[in-house]
Amino acid sequence: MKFDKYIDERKGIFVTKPSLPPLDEYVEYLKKVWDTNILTNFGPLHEEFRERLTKFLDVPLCLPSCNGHMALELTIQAFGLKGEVITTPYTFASTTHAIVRNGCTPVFCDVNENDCTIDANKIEALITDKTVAILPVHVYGIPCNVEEIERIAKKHGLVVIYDAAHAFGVSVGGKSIAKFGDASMFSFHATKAFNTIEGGCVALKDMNLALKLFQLANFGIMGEEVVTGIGANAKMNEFQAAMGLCNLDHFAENVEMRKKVYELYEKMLTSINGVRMLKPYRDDVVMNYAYCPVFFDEKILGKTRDVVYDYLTSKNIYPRKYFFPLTSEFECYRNGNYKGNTEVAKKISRQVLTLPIYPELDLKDVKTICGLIKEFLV
Ligand code: T4K
Repeated sequence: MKFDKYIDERKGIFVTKPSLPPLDEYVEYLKKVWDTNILTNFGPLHEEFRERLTKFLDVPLCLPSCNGHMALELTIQAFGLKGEVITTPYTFASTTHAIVRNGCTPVFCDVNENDCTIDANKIEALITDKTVAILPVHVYGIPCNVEEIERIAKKHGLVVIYDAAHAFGVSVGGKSIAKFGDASMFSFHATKAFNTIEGGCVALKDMNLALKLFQLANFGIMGEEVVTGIGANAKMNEFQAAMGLCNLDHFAENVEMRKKVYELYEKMLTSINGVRMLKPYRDDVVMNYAYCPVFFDEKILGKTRDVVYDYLTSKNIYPRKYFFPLTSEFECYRNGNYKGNTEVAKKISRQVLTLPIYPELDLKDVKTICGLIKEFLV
């Protein structure tokens, strides 16, 4: 069997570029791996990283993982959820797959047009006697209405697991985003604002749940001769942890650079009638500028998002249509008769382009991209 070659050989500006620390800083950590010969299985770098993450996210417990998806899938499993899970289809494949791969049924709730997160006013109408959890997404790192979700979950006795894949370092009213809900999964994939090459973590509050998750992430092994559960393997290795330790030192400066890029796009593009960007539901949200979603309204512009995309790619600028199609429109889900009317999500998924954003992106390039968009649209 041969996999299709999957290397992007195009030259140009891509939607993102992974943040790599200075090589010598990474090498310093690698020397420790060479000294100890411990490559994985909760080694010293894993433990150092776990401790720093727990502090950074300001949560009682935090478990690193080999990637965000496994972290999410195993978290749902650790809660023992079986039934309907209210979520949104305006997300990456992982969110819906994690629910379905646990034998649960996704119930799709619509999103807010202003921030693309779950429309909390529409959640209660979707709750049935089969509902077991709400799994909202802090999409693009923009927080969901966490207070309202908490109120609904308490009232109906539901578990809340946040897909916080994009939201590392985000806060609401001075409070770390990781503190909301019963658990939050963060992705540390190469394309994220903070990366460990591949990787992720789960932030939690409950020790029993953390133990269950730990078990599930390590084959159920609890001692050399003790296997207590049917686990998988979702461990983060020492090379990933080393990258995390290095990148954590540079995270704040990277976010500052991302912010400059984001604000320049905002300044240059939102003056065009028919082009808009998002607004968090509260003024005191601290963002990480993980993505730069821009929405093109065909009715006003007379041009579709797709022609803007085609135009930019013809100029070697490679934005992405995150998140189109909706997960509910995927071949594997569209005939599943999943419940939920998601008209807003459908509309905005046909308007969105996530433009290139990463710390090293030159502001001159941002001006060029905006210039091209303006020239094409106006
Ligand atoms: N939940 C949500 C809401 C998520 O968005 C994600 C992941 C997850 C859960 C699951 O977390 P992980 O298991 O992935 O930790 C990318 C990422 O692979 C994925 O992590 C991410 N979301 C998703 C939104 O985007 P693709 O298939 O679109 O990425 P790809 O490989 O086309 O990369 C995009 C561009 O980035 C490339 O055109 C060039 C650049 N790039 C990419 C990589 C991987 C680089 O310059 N270097 C690289 O190493 O999924």
